[in-house]
Amino acid sequence: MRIDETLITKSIIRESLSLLEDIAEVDVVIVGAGPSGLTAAYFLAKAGFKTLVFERRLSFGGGIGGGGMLLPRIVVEEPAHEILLEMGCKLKELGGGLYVMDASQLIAKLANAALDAGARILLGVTVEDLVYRKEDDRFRVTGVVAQWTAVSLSGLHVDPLSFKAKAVVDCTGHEAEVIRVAAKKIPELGIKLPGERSMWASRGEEEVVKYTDRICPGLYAAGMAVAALYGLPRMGPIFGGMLLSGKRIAGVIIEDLKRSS
Ligand code: 48F
Repeated sequence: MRIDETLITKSIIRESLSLLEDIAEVDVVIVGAGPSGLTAAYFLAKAGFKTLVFERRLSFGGGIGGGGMLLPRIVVEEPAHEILLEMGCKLKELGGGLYVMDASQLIAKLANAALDAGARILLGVTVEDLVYRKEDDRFRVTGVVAQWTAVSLSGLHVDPLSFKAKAVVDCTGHEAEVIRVAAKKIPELGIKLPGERSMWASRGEEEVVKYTDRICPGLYAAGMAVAALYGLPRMGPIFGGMLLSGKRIAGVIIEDLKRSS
């Protein structure tokens, strides 16, 4: 077989530009491909919404890969384990509603489920700002401003590009990077962002799901970003709350988008 280098180059450029053009406007942008972001992407794409995930790193999974102190197992509790069974994960029952599973399997199965449902995941992209409008005295987030992570790290002055979305979800974890931008650039929203509290697994797991919701029109949060936003306890390497928070925000967005269409 003769491999034509020019064909490789041209195909990559053509296909990538066509992808970028297509994702310039989507239904939902999810920032961060950790457990909450991938779960939200799965449920949104499965419901038929054009869903795009931006991930700063060149790999997905966020905090899953680190397990608990680098030990390659994570714990999940009911009813979140049903999401994992639906995705084909192998779980070992511990009793008391708890299950243990392999961390790398969780990364692969979550990403695979989101991609198979039709979500797009763009790796190596950092969301650095929001696009918002003021309508009738209310602020509405209408998209994100993104840059290649490699360019961000280089310190070169290169203008980013914007991506329009009806819903933007902060799934950036402990740092709550998108909410942080909103707090700074739209002070009228009155966002405080106290940061997560010390570990209390059962309360943290329960509250992170309970507080998962819309922040303002067009802006949503799931996962540890919610804990940072409301000062909720951290929970450590138990992941049910992250999955249920991702599922819950998908439900909130689906309702909002159906109502507005
Ligand atoms: O941190 P991360 O896994 O967030 P999560 O979904 O889950 C938290 C748990 O992993 C764990 C825990 C609960 O058991 O305490 O920590 O809330 O994933 C966040 C992802 O967002 C990416 C980051 O690289 C990671 O993969 N990310 C962060 N900031 C940006 C970003 C950004 N500005 N643009 C793009 N991606």
